[in-house]
Amino acid sequence: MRTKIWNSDVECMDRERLRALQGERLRAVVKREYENVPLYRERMDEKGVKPADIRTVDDLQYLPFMEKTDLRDTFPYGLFAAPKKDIVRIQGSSGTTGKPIVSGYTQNDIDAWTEMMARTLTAAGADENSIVQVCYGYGLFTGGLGAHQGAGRIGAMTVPMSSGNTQRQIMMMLELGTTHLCCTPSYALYLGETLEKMRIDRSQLKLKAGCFGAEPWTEEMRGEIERLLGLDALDIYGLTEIAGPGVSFECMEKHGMHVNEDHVIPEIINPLTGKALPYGEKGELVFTTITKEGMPMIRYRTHDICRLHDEKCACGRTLVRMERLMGRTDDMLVIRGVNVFPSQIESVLVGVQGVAPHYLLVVDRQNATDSLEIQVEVTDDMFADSLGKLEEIKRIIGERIKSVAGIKALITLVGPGTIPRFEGKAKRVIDKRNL
Ligand code: DLL
Repeated sequence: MRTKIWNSDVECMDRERLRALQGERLRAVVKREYENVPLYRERMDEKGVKPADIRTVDDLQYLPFMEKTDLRDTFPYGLFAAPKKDIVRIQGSSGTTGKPIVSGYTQNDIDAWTEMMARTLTAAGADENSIVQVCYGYGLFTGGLGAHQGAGRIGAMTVPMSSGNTQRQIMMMLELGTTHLCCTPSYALYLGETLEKMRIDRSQLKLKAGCFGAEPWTEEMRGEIERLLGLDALDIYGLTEIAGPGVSFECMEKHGMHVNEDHVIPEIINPLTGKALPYGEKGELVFTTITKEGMPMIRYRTHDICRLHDEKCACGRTLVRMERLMGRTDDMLVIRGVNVFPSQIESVLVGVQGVAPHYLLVVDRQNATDSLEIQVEVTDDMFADSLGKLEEIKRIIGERIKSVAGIKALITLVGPGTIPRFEGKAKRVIDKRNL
């Protein structure tokens, strides 16, 4: 199904023109950063780069990177490039060390982010006739407010549910006739399962599409969510440091997420050498914000792994597409020397009949040897079935994990509903090794 395009002037812009626009904006943001952020000025000086050296997008490679640790080290205001009086909002996300990561937005920054989310929801077929139920958390997390602002911008009826209270979410969906859902993919799955449990036929719902993101998911999970909820499940990506949800979004072609390139420039680099890689190659995603005033980010290393593609999409948009995320350079597990990504394991599990897509990976080390246990739920039907069948499932999973991830794992089948469910981002790995 073809849907409308919110801002076709930009979303379908000729790539040469887009590149010129990016160059112009890049020059301005580098100057702003150099003049206002001491940490970045020092870093540019160390590299011997001056703002005047940066003329086109090709010159990005000469600029130093920024990292999450920079946000932590300068917390809370050290990276602000605008006076505090011009900052109208703070958003944040949980840092790994307890201190949150925060970003400051001027009104122009909020407007730009809202525009990105308006494009995202429009690509999902939403408009002023739509009813958008937002079940991302509201608060410092960008999910709730980001989706809320975008839905307001396109004139949809917004239902600001925030996360949690699943039965009430479903009741509202039914009573209001919600057409679009915004939540994490794991929560979408949980909503779908709860519907089944409540014996509500999905034909009673008016759902058309959902924008699901904030955590990794798989094509198989997309299929399952679409089956359970009867909607088009679209991927949406973003991060607090860059804006929030809507940095990139999928269209109905379901063929990767279009990056809002008039606001951010994406690059893929080799995470070990830092060298930029051409489109089509897999590596670490790096973003430069080119319109942000409050806290611009230049060559920010996301640690997310993916590929970029610049072929024109069948939807008409010329914006570069990001493939579904393949994992993170930092949550990659190294087990007995083998690099294992939770997403690889998930793609195996969802392909096995009789198994539900709820799992937990438990990594441990005993006598200097790593072990991986995969706890996975079986479906209700399978749970009631014979022991022999369960053994067979264990064998199948074990073999497939070995061939896909190259590692032997202990498979533990657990009963339906045993693995914890999450309203926000799911936590699927317990690493007991204290590495
Ligand atoms: O998760 C923003 C967001 C909200 C995106 C709602 C989409 C929907 P943070 O909390 O700062 O921001 O986390 C950012 O989450 O670097 C990725 O590792 C991960 N992530 C976000 N979207 C996806 C996705 C929000 N579609 C971090 N697929 C990012 C896989 C995702 N991972």
